[in-house]
Amino acid sequence: GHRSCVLWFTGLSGAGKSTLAAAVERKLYALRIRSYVLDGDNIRQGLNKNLGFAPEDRTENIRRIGEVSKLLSDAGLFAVVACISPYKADRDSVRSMFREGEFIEIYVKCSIEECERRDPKGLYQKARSGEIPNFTGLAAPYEPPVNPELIMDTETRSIAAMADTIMQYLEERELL
Ligand code: GGZ
Repeated sequence: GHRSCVLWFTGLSGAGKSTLAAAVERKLYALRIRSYVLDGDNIRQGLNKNLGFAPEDRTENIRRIGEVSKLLSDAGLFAVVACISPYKADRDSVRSMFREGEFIEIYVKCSIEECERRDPKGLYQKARSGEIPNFTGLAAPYEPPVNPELIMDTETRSIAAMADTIMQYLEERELL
């Protein structure tokens, strides 16, 4: 058996949160560990349909995703969260819902310049042209984690190598 926990990926749009979360999900699956990915992008089409990107909406988005993560982990699943979660206070209040060691904050680190260069969905371009207001990193803040459990620098490392590091971290803490 394993202890269920939350893997909370935070970082800018385009940093690689969803890609890395999916890679970790596949590795957990290979070990027969059930997980569920909560992605800002898809949760906002359902559960959080009524929320936008004003600061108070982002706070509520994170609060709800935190509550769902708690339900999932109580049910014995790994919750794998990939949302920008730009505010430190919001991430910290989710952390406080979990036991020590069961909330694993993973800073998916990538410079704004590189995110904008990647621009996989053309959102930075739209933000620059004024089509998307309050875009994180441009017109809205991102507060980097101060003491995250892990920092994954997606500018210098491969997704496969970072997924291995995360699995090794879980293994060392007897979470697998
Ligand atoms: C940031 C935005 C915005 C604004 C739309 N700012 O790269 P994506 O497209 O797929 O992921 C982003 C997603 C962010 O949703 P989150 O729930 O992760 O955000 S937060 O944690 O801040 O509540 C991006 C898209 O939605 N998107 N407008 N203004 N990202």
